[in-house]
Amino acid sequence: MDPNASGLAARLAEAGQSHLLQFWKELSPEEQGDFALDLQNMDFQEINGFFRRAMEASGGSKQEKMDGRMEPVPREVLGSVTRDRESLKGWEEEGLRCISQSKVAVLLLAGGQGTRLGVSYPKGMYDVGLPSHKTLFQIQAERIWKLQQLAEQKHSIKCCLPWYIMTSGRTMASTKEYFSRHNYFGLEKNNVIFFQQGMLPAMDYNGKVILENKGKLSMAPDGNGGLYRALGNQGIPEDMQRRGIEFIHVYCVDNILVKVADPSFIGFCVKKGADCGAKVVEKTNPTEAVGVVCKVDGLYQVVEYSEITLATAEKRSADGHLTFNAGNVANHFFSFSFLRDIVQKYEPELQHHVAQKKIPHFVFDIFQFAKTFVVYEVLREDEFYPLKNADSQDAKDTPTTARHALMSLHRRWLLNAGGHFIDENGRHVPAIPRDGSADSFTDDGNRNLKDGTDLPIKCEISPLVSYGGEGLEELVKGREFHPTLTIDEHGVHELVKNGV
Ligand code: UD2
Repeated sequence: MDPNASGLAARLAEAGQSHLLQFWKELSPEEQGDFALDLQNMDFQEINGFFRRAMEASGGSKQEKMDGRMEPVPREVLGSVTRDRESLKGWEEEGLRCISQSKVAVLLLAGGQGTRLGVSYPKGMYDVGLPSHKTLFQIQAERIWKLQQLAEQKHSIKCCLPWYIMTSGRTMASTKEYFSRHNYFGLEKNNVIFFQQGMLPAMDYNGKVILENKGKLSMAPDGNGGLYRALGNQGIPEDMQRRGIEFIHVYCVDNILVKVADPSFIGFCVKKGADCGAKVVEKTNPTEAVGVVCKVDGLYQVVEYSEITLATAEKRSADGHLTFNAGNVANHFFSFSFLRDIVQKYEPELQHHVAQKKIPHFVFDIFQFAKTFVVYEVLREDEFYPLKNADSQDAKDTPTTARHALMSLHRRWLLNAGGHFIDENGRHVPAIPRDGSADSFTDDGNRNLKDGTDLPIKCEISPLVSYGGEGLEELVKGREFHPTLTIDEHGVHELVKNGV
């Protein structure tokens, strides 16, 4: 196999990627064969095009200009769980009705590599150390199961809430094996559909493709915006159509509090006639690593935390809130027809971004194509705590802080349902700790939970028992519990007599 004779060398030279053959002579004939095949299958002109457009879009002067073009989300497209309390019940009922009619699907982005968390397996398989040792995948699966059950009970009809899971070449086999080993956590195997996103070669900032070793390209998943290409390539819209899906909830695997297929969010979007919607929490610190939903040149968009200047991120309105405070929690709503149009018509028009590890476009880049776009604001402490980093002192978004966030939410559910916690001396633990520490927030919008000082009461409620805090009164009202408390499908358990 001679790269000159086969024309491969010429193709690479034309694309400015000749350096890929620099170690060719050191490879065995077998390695040469494999490498040549990889290179032949690569569309370098297309890849160079992605790179060019990404670099153009991320140019410094453009970013400055972007700041001037940004406007906050107007009130009329905004629904809020705190400001629109009177509408909440109606939205939730609408969402449950849609679920009961099997019109809703859930789409999970789980193709990331967990680089920051530092694990070699899919992030969804991570055990943050809850009393039950449930993983992110299991918590999400059980929430889907419970919601399906709630919808069936309310409408006396059998329904199905399919779960589409996007993995990457690196995570597909282990994800599938994990679900199969756990019997799909009680879900129907046919309703858990895996599909795989594409890979792109990693490039340096000069547009040169990087080698992983002498005869192998360094490949990475093509970003969470690779979703639309992957959906199209693998016939997912057709599968959704066959099943009669009309509404889709898209979310990221790393949020331990995620309300999968949240009926209130779905009901809100449906009642507003939206084709696209985004869930947000109030961003309170300018440098927090969340994108902000806003308008740019009159079109809705998420401006990523890496794409905004500090001056704009720090801007405040007269009431003291950040001007751009609609923090993206990576929970999106799409109508089926909108998603199908994106896959069929708009995907090629998308602009690519420069990210440190890849050059993708992002899942939310399609907001600009929506005809009716809405934004739904929820409470951070109820719905958003991402697992991003490995445990270490002062790190945030770690397994420890994620575990605390979930147990803190479950503790509040228990208190709301009329239960109480008592300490080792038999005294009621006050709902609001005297030092005000638990559930308070640090300046960067993170929960103020440091090991040792303000450990939350250990309380875990299985999603199989309660999806969002409902149905607990009969189990806990007027009762006193010693932590660690767990409530699961077998009953209420006090595991040890001393919570910490
Ligand atoms: C995401 C949002 C950001 C903010 C933050 C909140 C995007 C692009 N950015 O930032 O605005 O709301 O979350 O937590 O959504 N993934 C894939 N394939 C890939 C890469 C990622 O499926 O090639 C998945 C990954 O498994 C995860 C999600 O996308 O579920 C988020 O990925 P990330 O960690 O790259 O995004 P992050 O935290 O920078």
